This record gives sequence, structure tokens and C-alpha cells, in this order.
Amino acid sequence: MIQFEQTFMNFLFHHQEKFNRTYHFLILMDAVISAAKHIQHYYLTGALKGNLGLAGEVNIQGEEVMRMDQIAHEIVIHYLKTSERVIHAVSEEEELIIPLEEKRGRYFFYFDPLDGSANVSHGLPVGFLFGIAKKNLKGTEDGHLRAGNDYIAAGMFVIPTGTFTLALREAGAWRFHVDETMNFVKPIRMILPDDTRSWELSFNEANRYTFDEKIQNWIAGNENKYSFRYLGALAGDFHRLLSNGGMFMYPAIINHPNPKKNRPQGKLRLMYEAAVVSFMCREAGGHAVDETGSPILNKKPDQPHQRTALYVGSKKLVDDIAGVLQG
Ligand code: AFP
Repeated sequence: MIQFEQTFMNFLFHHQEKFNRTYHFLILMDAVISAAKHIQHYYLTGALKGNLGLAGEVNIQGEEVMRMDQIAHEIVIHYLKTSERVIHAVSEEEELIIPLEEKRGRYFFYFDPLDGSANVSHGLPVGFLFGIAKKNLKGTEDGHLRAGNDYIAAGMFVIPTGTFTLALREAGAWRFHVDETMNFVKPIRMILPDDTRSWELSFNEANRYTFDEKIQNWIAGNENKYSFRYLGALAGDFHRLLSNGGMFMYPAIINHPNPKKNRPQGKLRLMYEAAVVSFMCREAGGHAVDETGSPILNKKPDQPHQRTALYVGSKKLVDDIAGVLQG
């Protein structure tokens, strides 16, 4: 017997129909899926085609750009254009906000086309992360730098693993797997598990003694209770977290022996990393806070590439650390 699974687009059509929504979001998501498939293809064959190396440029964040970063960015922008639904996009790869369909567009799209560069030269998992906000259709438009609470959807592809997770506002976080026809299929609703036995902690252990002492003490008091996993690519680490529960954190770096390497603002980018996973986490029953213990989703960015510290995961753990951060 052939086993058939529901496709992502079929799932989404039914979702839009059930909630009486327009077709515009469908057109946008179709473009996003096409982009992800293209990125996946280039990444899989990247080692053979010489695409997993450096591009020879430094980006606005002062980081060396990988060839794949550029390819992935180009692919996403191409498909966003063809959707004709996006007013502005913010990409990790471009300093300025990218104007697309300013008059007829309906959405704002914030994305990191290939997150986790340290994994690229090894062909190991990276992510394509995105958040989507919608134009204010009723009142005056307040611009395009939206807080995560204003997103209507957020998602991530783990590349080249072939998994896709999409969270829809007040409608849950859903995981799909790629099938033999390169379709994303079989929606599975993701809910963070209550059972603490599977919970994991995920952070860069090498940074541990650069964190605020309160955080170092919290780690010392909790590290023996949970397993520890760290891939170094947010999409992969967050993918595990959604299944197993626990907490991913990238705290502010304030005690580095070389003060120039301190990152009091945190490392992760708010609009297309922290807010994206925080939105997904909320839809899976979890929570996320910044270095002040305040919800990430309430943070309205002042500029597109703003950074933040991030603590995201099972509500109990995040509430616990928020208490420490506020104490
Ligand atoms: P890059 O894409 O610039 O390498 O950053 C990846 C990332 O923003 C995120 O995906 C990881 O969780 C985090 O950085 C890893 O940072 P460390 O290498 O400092 O642990």
C-alpha cells in the first residue's frame, strides 16, 4: 500500500479556508517553500560545486560572508519578488531594508537566508529563518520594524535535513518533513513536553564564564538536572528543543577577559533569529525572555539588525531564569 501524507500547501489551504482568510498568504508561502527547496539544492551539492567556501566579503555585522549566504539571499529575494506580496524585506545579508512591492504589497518579511555559518564549510545543518508581519490594513501604517508580538507567522527550515516548522499566530507550531517528491508533508503539531526527563540545555559552553554571575550560578545549580546539546546553528538547536523541551540560551557576554569581545547586547539578531524562535516557542506552549527577563516578543526593534540576548524554551525554565535576571 502506498502511504500518502497531507502536503504543506494542502494543510495551509485548509487553514486559510477554516479561518476565512485571503489567498495572499498562500502565495507568499508558496514562494517561501520554493526558495527553501532551491537553497536546499544548492547546499546539498555545495561541496561539489565549490559553494561552501568564503565569498571574500565582510557583511554589515563584520562577519565573513560565505558564498552560500549570498546564494541563499539571492534565491529568497527572487521568490519574494515573484510573490508580489511583500512590501519590504529585512535580510541578514543586507544592511538596508529592501523595498519590494511598496504599493501593492501586504506583508513585511524578515529573514536570515542561511543561519549558522560555522556549519557551512562542513555541510552540517544550517537554517533559513523568517518572520512575517502584516500591513496595518485599518489605521495608519507604523513602519516596518515590528515586535515579534506583531508577527502573523514565523518559521524555519533546517537545511539540508529537510524539516520545516511553521508557527501561525494563535494556531500552533507545525512541523513538516520533506518527502521523496521534495514536498513538505505530514503536519505534526509541536507542543513542548512537560516531562522534564527529555529536557536539554543548549548554550555555548565556551562562553560560560563570560556571562553575568547570576547566570553562571544558575547554570551551576541546574546543569546536572538536564542533558546538554549544542549544534551552533539556532535552527538545529531550536528544532531539538521543540521536540525535547528545555532551554536554549545565548546570554549577554559581559565578563570576557578581552573587554573588546564583550557583547552586552547579546549576539543573536532580534528580528530574524530571536523573535522568530520566540514566536514559534510561544505557539508550542513555551516562553522567551531577554537579558532583563522581559518577553522577547514585546521588544520593538529600533533598527533592523538589532541584537538581543535570548533565553527560550519550556515555560518553567524560562520563568525561572527570568526571575534570576530580574532579581
Ligand atoms: P552565524 O550565522 O553568524 O554563524 O551565527 C549563527 C548564530 O547566530 C546562531 O545560529 C547560533 O545559535 C549562534 O550564532 C552560535 O553562536 P556561537 O558560535 O557564538 O556559539
